[in-house]
Amino acid sequence: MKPSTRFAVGNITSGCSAIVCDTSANICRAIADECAPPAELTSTCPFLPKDQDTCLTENFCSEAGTCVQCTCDADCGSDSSPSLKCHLPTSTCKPLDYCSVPSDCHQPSQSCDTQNNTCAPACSEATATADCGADFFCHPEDNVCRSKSELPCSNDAFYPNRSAATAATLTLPALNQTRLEADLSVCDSDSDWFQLSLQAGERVAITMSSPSASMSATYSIISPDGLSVLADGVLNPGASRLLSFTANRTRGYFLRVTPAENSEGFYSLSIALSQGQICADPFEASAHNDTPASATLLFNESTSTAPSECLLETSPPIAFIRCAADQLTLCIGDVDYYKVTLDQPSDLEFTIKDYAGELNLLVYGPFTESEAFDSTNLAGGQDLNPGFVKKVQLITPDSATFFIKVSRSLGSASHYSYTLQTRILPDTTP
Ligand SMILES: [Ca+2]
Ligand SMILES: [Ca+2]
Ligand SMILES: [Ca+2]
Repeated sequence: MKPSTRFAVGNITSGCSAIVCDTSANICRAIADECAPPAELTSTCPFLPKDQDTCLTENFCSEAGTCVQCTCDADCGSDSSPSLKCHLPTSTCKPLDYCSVPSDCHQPSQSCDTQNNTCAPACSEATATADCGADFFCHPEDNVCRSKSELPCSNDAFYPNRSAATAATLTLPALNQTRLEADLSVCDSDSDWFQLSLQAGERVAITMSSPSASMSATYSIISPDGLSVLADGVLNPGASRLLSFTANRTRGYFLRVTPAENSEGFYSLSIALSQGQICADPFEASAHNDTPASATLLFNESTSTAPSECLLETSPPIAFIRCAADQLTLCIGDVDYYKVTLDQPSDLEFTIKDYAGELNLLVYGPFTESEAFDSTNLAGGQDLNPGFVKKVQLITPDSATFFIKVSRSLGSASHYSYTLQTRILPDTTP
């Protein structure tokens, strides 16, 4: 469609061609022959009379002889608060924030988002983060903020932090503060690894967000061995869950961000640090029993010893040890190892109960006194069946040492009670 005439200040006839002043563009235009302009105007804005002549419905013939929808805003509705304006380059009625070029908008505070044909607050590439926030970038041509999900995936400033060994340091906020780590990305199925140092009792709450609606990932706090997941959060288009973790020990931890299969893109992490509750574990006050080497000696048959916090009853051939739930605690990120040494063929029964959630009980052995611990030497365990009593029964034909491990990978801290019963088997030697 040809440009419209907003209103004519006078027709000039020169030879065979007639021209008219287009005051919206301050240029003279030839009168077109699309339709016959009104012989005389009674009003220029709104344009009256609106002769339809050969024009389509809702269009009228302008002074320039072209079919138009409007020549000024008043042609687009007579409401006191109009929702439409006349877009002069096309002489059509459009929403008030419609634009096709920056000059359609209130400059310099606004510019035109040409993808959406909408006026939007203007931004500058130099101050993009302040102008647009973490999930948007300043489009270099439109000078408006657009979602980073439009950009191809590219590595962030921490790259290549793809493993525990190359983990980047994650800066934590001060206590009771929140900090945003923006402009992060995972591309090509990489995971991002970060290292964070927490004081005992500090609680970190991390929320992952992405400008890409389809982005899906799991983010987890990993123990210093780089293996055990202590807490995790999920970013998912359907259901997201934040990560919350309270450190029970002052030490370094890992944060790993793992995108779901085929998922990649930009993301940011909002990190809040607060004072959590230290998990009281009096049984480990003097020494941690987090590894086989530091296992608590639960029972030594030859010396008839058990921890002072536990009850030991011996009535040969039976020995019974019970550690009450107010003594034993499995804190978040905690693993409790116990050691039992027998010097005669016996049957044994290990039981844990009185706990909340789900605990795992695994028994390793038998080992000889001098033998090194081997996690593949599994004697029995109950780590798969949900239930509130976990029991493992064994018979050992000779003197032996067993390691018992109580653990959990997820959930909150829990007390638990422990019983061990051993019975020396009757001597069947002829
Ligand atoms: Ca990355
Ligand atoms: Ca413990
Ligand atoms: Ca422990």
